[in-house]
Amino acid sequence: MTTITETEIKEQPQAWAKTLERFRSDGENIRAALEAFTDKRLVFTGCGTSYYLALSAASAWTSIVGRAGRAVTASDVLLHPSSLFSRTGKPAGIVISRSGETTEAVRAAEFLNEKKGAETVAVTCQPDSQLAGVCRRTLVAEAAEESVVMTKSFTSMLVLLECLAATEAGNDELLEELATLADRCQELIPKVDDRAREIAQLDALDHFVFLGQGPLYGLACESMLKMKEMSLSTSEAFHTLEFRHGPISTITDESLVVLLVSDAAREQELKVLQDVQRLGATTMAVGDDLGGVAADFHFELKSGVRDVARLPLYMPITQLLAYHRARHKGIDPDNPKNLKQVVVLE
Ligand code: F1P
Repeated sequence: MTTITETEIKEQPQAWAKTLERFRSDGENIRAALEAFTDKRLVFTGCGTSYYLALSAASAWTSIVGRAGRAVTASDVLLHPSSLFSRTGKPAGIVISRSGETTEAVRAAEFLNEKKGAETVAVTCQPDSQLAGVCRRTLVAEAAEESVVMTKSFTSMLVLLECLAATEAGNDELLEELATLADRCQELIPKVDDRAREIAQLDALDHFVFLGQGPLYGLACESMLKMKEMSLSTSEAFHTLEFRHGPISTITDESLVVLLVSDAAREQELKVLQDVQRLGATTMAVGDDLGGVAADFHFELKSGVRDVARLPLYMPITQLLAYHRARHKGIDPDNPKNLKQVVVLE
């Protein structure tokens, strides 16, 4: 039986291609959104999966544009603004929300508009949502979903935000690389699906750790959340080298440690994988050029693009791992426990 979630994971190539097409035809809106960011401190914000997207998008923006972007939770914008915003200067806000109806995200946009006099841009899959109504401008990812859990919406909004950063940087080469991702994903998913299922069916595993540095940290967090939301498994996420500073004490032979490997820091990242392997963990490496990497399982992305451009390609692998773990445990991934598609507060 195919579930909605599995279908939406496997629709990512089409969603990325449609999102790119829409981005290319949205020139005037994109230019106006970027103009609004000029000389502003750029804040990326959202909730849940959309906050983890903000983490990776802010990091990618900073490395692509060369101007600092920062990720904060929508709840902190509302509840602890003085700990986030300097008293001088105006921020600009990118408010991320698949539904555009999450109360904290909508109120954070209102707060930024009214209290901080900020320019706000909504990034959403719902152009007619409340958030789109509150924000000055709206950028849309063609990835509306039925499932409670976010999969193609997460990666499609990431593709959109990377295109925005590449446009701001005037980096046409990077835009071309981003345009190749949909085809890469089309080739990747059939290649990794069965192996992700095999690993997910290992009964000896009972503790899932996702590691990522820099822009990969947000992806590690989102992978952790997918494993929780879909399969109700014990899962955690850390900056790769931070794992040695304490959490490594939880490693047992029931642990699967998934490393999202970057080019920029691979040497140091792989040493952490060796450390946990010595402690009995099962290890899995995801990245480009993994030849010679000492891991129990390798997932080659064969992306053919630079580090920051390949970020969306890591996700189908960890999404499928979580999905197959849920199926193996007899849990319906379409209806996660205690969770609705939109969190609406009084
Ligand atoms: C944010 C979110 C999702 C989570 C669940 C509840 O939604 O936290 O990340 O999976 O669906 O809502 P949104 O603001 O991006 O629509």
